Amino acid sequence: MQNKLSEIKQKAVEAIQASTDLKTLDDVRISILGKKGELTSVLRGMKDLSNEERPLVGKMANEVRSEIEEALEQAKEVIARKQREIQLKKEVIDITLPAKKVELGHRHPMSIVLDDIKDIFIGMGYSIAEGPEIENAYYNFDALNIPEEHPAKDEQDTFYINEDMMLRTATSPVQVHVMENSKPPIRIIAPGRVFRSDEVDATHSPVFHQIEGLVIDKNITMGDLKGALEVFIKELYGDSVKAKFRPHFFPFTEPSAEMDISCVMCGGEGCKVCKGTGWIEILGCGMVHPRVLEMSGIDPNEYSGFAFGMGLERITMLRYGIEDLRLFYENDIRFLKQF
Ligand code: 2NL
Repeated sequence: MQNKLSEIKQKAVEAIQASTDLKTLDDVRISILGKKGELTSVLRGMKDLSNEERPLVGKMANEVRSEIEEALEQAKEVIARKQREIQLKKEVIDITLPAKKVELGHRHPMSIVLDDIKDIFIGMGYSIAEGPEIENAYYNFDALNIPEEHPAKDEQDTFYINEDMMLRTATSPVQVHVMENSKPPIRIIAPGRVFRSDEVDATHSPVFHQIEGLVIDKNITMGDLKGALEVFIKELYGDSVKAKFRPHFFPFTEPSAEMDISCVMCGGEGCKVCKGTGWIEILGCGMVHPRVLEMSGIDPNEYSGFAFGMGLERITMLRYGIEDLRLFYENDIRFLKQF
């Protein structure tokens, strides 16, 4: 019996030391200490021993068991430590490797120019106004004194949603809402997306962007209009830019004008951009028509005002020398990166 116990111990220790993973180690434990394990069956046979032999063998069996248990415990720790080392080696990070390059996005050139324009007008005391992209005929046309037979009302030029509703063709309706809902003094610009049924080419798109402005107060004159727009254009394109006004016609302003600036590409010498004239048309403007004021509830005998409108695509093209407006809508990162 004693020999049998030494043999079991010997075998167990060898098997434990040979185990390289926790599963094998546990199988070893079960084969010796489990219900049907070798040591367990030896202990079961103890009842057949004589009274003298039993305590000796019992003592030895207990010693063997605790030695095996200790060996198991130690082996478990060794295996766990080894596995941790392997895991750590696998997870090692080489901090000397070059990092992945993070590609930053770029601001859209129109977004840059719009922010510049907003800043200029905010600096002159204007607020930013916004409004819906869908309007009815009253806000888009009638309140602006656009007559029934005006070609802009034609389905050929305007995206109608039904008989009365349409995608706004300008941001003027935003200003009509402001006139209806507030009392002068009014000083706002209304930037936004506008829609006209145009074919796409280098200078046209059915969806484009406009910035309109409106100032209404007592005693506002054409001199105020000229002053504000000249300051605006010099802040946007630089002090050396000259401005001139040509008479024009809009149904919503009287008198009306278009403002030209000295060519920002050639400085007025004459080039492709200004078609050799040295001047570029930049915006339309005028004194708000008394009927327009009256329709929106502002007394034209007490107040007067000026208004203007410009295309953001065109202003941005001139600022950066971009020749085709389709580039604005393609969002090619190679284009956007340049601004
Ligand atoms: C252009 C010309 C213009 C206006 C827009 C306006 C708005 C109200 C009343 C009177 Cl609520 N006028 N807007 C006035 C003159 C010209 O735009 O060529 N835009 C691209």
